[in-house]
Amino acid sequence: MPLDNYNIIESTLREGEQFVGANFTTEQKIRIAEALDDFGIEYIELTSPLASPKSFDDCKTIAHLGLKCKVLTHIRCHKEDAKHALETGVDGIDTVIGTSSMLRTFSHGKSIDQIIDLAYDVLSFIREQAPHIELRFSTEDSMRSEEADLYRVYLAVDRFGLVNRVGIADTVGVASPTKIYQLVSTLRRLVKCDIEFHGHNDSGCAIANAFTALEGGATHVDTSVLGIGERNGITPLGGLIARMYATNRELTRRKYRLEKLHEIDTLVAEMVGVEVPFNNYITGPVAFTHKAGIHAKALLNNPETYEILNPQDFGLTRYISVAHRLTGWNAVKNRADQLGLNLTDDRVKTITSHIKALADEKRITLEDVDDMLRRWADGSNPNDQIPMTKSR
Ligand code: HCA
Ligand code: CU
Repeated sequence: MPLDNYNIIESTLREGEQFVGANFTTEQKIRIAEALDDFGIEYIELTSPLASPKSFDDCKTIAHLGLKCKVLTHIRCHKEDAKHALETGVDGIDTVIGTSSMLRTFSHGKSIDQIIDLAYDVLSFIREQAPHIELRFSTEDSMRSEEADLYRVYLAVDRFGLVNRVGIADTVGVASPTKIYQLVSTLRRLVKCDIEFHGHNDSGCAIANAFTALEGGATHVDTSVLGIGERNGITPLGGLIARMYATNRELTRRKYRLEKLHEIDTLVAEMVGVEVPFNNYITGPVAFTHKAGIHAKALLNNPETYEILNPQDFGLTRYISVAHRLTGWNAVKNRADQLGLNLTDDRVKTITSHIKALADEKRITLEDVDDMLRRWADGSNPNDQIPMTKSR
């Protein structure tokens, strides 16, 4: 069952390097590779050694770091590329060639038959040179390729018996989850080898598509930290982790050191010059912030009422916002307790009404609420006066 036994191919150092803000130094690549390895990722994928002399050297360096995860590199389905990839000492090679009429016409100009012949040449060459290397063949722009062409190519490649897996790539982020499920589940019945999915996020389906690929029988899915990649990127690692945790909490906790995720997202965000998005999965600044009084009440009784992800599992803490008009007295009481203030429920209810009234007037802060609570607790504000606050 793939959902019980899936692999993440972390492509921050390949697809992620295609993000416009990414320009990793060797040291940065090593830090990312080590952080992902620590996290427990099964594979990392590195930029083609043909991209530049430095890319070749870095590939070699990372392949020899002695990481627990497997190190892959990514090449065009070309013998020359394969020769260079083999020289780097990686554990596996991901090959790719476009199969959509768009790419066949405007990129490499090959027919489906020629693609199949080329795949045989390149894959058998790699296998001869490195019998134990992990080998993948993928069709770029799979989701705009003719389905019949795709199946022909995948079946042929599977029958060569040379690859560990075939890859589906939603290169332009056009696919929907149902479409991915249909394709992967059909392919699952047709081929013996493993199946990988790589999906872009142009129309916002990258996580859902990776997930339905797994439901359909894919064994490997590609991610990058924060989803960075070409254009607006691919399935984000943290988003996929959130999805898998929501599906099987225990397995996800066993597989990965979840408390490392925040550090990884922050590290990569800093390196590529972006902020972690405010609403990012798990690590965004508001991911565990609760606001409405009705939520706060239930949450204080049992966090699972409004949380499918336990922040503690990710080394994070939840936050209940109290300084606004939607607040509730349970949340305010909880804040008073945090401040060590002794207030009766009736007093807290009155203070809550004041907070609401004040918040209707102006934007208030936690300090304003804390001030109010303290004044009421030490009796210095016995006449129900609303303290003066600075608006922001
Ligand atoms: C690329 C395209 C690719 C490849 C995916 C894959 C895509 O080389 O930039 O090898 O599975 O999205 O099609 O990233
Ligand atoms: Cu891609």
